[in-house]
Amino acid sequence: MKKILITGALGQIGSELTVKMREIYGEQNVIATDIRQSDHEITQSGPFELLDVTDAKKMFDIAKRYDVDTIIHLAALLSATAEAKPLIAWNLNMGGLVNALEVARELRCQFFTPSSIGAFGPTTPKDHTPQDTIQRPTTMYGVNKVAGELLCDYYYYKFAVDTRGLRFPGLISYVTPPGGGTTDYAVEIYYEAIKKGAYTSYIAKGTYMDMMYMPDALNAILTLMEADASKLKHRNAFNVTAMSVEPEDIAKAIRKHIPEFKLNYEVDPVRQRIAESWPNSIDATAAKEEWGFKVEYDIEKMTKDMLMKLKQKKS
Ligand code: AKB
Repeated sequence: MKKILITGALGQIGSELTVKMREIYGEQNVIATDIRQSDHEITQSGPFELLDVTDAKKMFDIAKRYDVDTIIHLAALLSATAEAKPLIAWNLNMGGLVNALEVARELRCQFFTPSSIGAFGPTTPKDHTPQDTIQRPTTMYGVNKVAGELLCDYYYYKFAVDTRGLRFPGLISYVTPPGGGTTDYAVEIYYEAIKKGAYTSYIAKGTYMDMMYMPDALNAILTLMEADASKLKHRNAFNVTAMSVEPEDIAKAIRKHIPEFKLNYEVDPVRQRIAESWPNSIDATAAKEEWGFKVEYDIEKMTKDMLMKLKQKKS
């Protein structure tokens, strides 16, 4: 049985991945860590440790004490926060990653960390962005993601660490809201549709970005981590996506369930500039061919489920 260490376990992906991995691999075999304490169920339902990922020694000590063989490194600042605090983002995103990779090297662990559509920039082909293409991002987050992809490749080639990764689009979920991202509007819109029947978008009409529903993102991580290594040509940073949407597409899908839903705009220039530097739609062919990536949710199915789950949460 695997013994897994998760960093950033209380974050948007971590809070759901920890629960899912504990179901599959056993509660005691998934060690959740985060920089903050909380009364979230994952701090009670299995091992939980406080960990600042810039503390290399503490990360190593925890991994060694629990004898882990897999590291899922999720702790990071998202794009908008990283743009507001670029040096903090560099130190946390790159410092945390290199610490986690070093632990993986020393303890011979399998390793996963997410990259992002943020690893692309304004000179990247905008539509059906290929797996291997120009990557000259203009954000600190993007710089971190490209450097992170390369660093994970390096640890594989140089030290034979079994590193794997996905370039995630905006992830949509009713469980834990994201914080500080550019794609967060696509989550907020559902919360506000239920609460107020209206949403004011900080992303302009007609701005397309890739999105994915969280259950598909979790399945993608689990499938990639179990995939036959000999079939992986792109070990790290596989393009994955479920849909390419702009705010009006989501509003249209919501109106099928809440006909009076209103979408207004008050564009935030910082996040709009970031969004415009990212692709409209990325091509996930390599992920499909190399390890069988597939999704279950399109915009209609996701919207129905999001609204139902958020209504249940409210009542
Ligand atoms: C963000 O908006 O920063 C993230 C991402 C696409 O990486 N959701």
